[in-house]
Amino acid sequence: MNPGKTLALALTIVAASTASTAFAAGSKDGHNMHGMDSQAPAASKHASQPVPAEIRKIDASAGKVTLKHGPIENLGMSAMTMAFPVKDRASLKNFKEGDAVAVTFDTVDGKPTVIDMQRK
Ligand SMILES: [Cu+2]
Repeated sequence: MNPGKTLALALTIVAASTASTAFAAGSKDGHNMHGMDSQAPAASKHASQPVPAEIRKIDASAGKVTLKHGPIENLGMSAMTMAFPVKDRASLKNFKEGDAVAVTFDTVDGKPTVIDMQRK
């Protein structure tokens, strides 16, 4: 065996373990910073925009409205016609079938829900 090569190998192992110790200490701080960074996008993602829609059916007693709606970005839903529960069901008396409206949606009790509706 070549003694010089063995020594070089031993030095490499020492250098590698020293480097990995330094990396472990450094990455601990780096992880904490990453945790702070990751909260900002999650908060801004929640912003809800009014969505254009047309009222197809109103069921005031059930507190539901059937809407032909455009894409709902904050719910990740594409354009379609479907029934939604309405948070302020008393407001349904102000609307009639065929009305063009701007609707704000949010998830309430795990369900897509109309939280605000304005006639256009
Ligand atoms: Cu839908």
